[in-house]
Amino acid sequence: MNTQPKTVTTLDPYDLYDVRSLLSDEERMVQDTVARFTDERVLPVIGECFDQGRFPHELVPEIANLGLLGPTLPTEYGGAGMNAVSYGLICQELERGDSGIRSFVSVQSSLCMYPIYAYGSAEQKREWLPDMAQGKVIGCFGLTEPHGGSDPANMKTHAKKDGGDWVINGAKMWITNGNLARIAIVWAQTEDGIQGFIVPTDTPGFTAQEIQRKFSLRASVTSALFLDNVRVPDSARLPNVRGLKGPLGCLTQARYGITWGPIGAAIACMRDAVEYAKTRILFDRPIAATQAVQLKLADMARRITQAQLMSLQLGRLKDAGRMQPTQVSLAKWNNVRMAIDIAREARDILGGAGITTEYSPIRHMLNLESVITYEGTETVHQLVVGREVTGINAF
Ligand code: TGC
Ligand code: FAD
Repeated sequence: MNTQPKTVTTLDPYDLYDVRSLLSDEERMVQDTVARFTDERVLPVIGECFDQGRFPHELVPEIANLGLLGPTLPTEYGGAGMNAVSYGLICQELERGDSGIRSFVSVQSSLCMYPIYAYGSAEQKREWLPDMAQGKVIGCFGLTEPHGGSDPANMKTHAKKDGGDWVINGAKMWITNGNLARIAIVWAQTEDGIQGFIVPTDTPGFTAQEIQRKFSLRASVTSALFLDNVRVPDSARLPNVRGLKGPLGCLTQARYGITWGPIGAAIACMRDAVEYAKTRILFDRPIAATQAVQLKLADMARRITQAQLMSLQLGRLKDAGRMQPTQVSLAKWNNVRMAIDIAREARDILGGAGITTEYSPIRHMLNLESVITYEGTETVHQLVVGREVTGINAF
């Protein structure tokens, strides 16, 4: 048997269909810039951050300087006017580092800046967006409640009009960036349906409590929020949306980015597995020379390729203004499932070495347990696709 590695290859094992050639020069430049940031600034620290349960807050100014906060928003609000594919590539390269870093950017960009941009007043946009793009104001997004996140229509948090103010009471659970945030986008029931409020986190009655003992997304801050007679003026209400479609519209933006992110996590895991398998000699040959391991690695390449093509087409649809939420659900389901399976297989190929954070797979594997749950669980997305296919709502 020839166990010599093939020396000449024209294909990139992590992009077997040369999906990169389908990108514009500008999109490739965005990808390369964020890839460099991940290689130079995230990867050297992230294992330790995960071990210590610490979000690398010191990277926020650099993330902001690179234009990664609200990158698709117009420049007049501090955005970079990028297209959706570029935003996807940002998510992919950041999540190649860690899902926690991508989460930070998703929440700030898609869940906090987007609703202010899409549903806010001119004053709200001017007041918050430029500072958020610079990372001076960090936001969090409070939709999920302790009694069940999959069914946000059953919202208990409520806001009552009191003169010119609103008084908000309730609790939110599992909120990314909760303890870092200066503002919270809080969704609450009102007499006129669900509405969104920009709540400064130093408002009396607002508290955030960091959730400890997580085994997943350890390099990200996750919090419970409590609102006890929190009083805000009417000018804090997002005036241009009412009903569940408000928060769900934000989720569509974030979920789109999340279809790309896990591709990065999967590539990181596969790369670790390939490199390890080529040098781990067992039974007188590298394990990469065994059919069992090659089958696993080939399957990783197959699934990564499918996910790359899916997200790119989704991005092209989004840029053309034709993306539908069901298409996002299909890709979120497919791509997160792809990445979680690859992370687990990669961990297995590493044997005992795979159980420490010296290598990336176990960290990605644990992180992806959150990614498969948040922004709609796998089951929720399956049911969205099922509803489209059958015309029957099975929720
Ligand atoms: P349904 O009756 O289907 O819809 C109500 C209204 O909303 C519209 N709509 C959407 N709009 C935009 N995007 C979407 N994806 C939309 N889905 C529905 C819909 O057209 C309708 O509008 P209108 O004008 O007719 O009123 O709503 P439903 O109650 O049957 O719920 C459907 C379901 C289960 C899919 C929905 O509730 C759901 O998606 N549940 C999952 C909740 C979820 O994903 N929560 C995520 C919280 S945030 C988070 O996890 C952040 S993690 C961040 C990180 O760290 O990266
Ligand atoms: P539940 O809704 O209670 O679901 C429990 C189980 O029931 C799941 O397996 C689910 O798939 C299943 N299920 C639900 N409905 C059905 C059905 N009809 N048929 C069959 N099975 C069903 N939320 C925010 O608002 N903002 C954030 O920033 C945020 N960040 C998060 C960060 C992390 C690390 C995590 C873990 C979560 C975050 N979330 C956030 C919350 C997240 O969106 C919810 O965890 C998610 O929507 C699921 O809600 P739940 O945890 O209450 O589970």
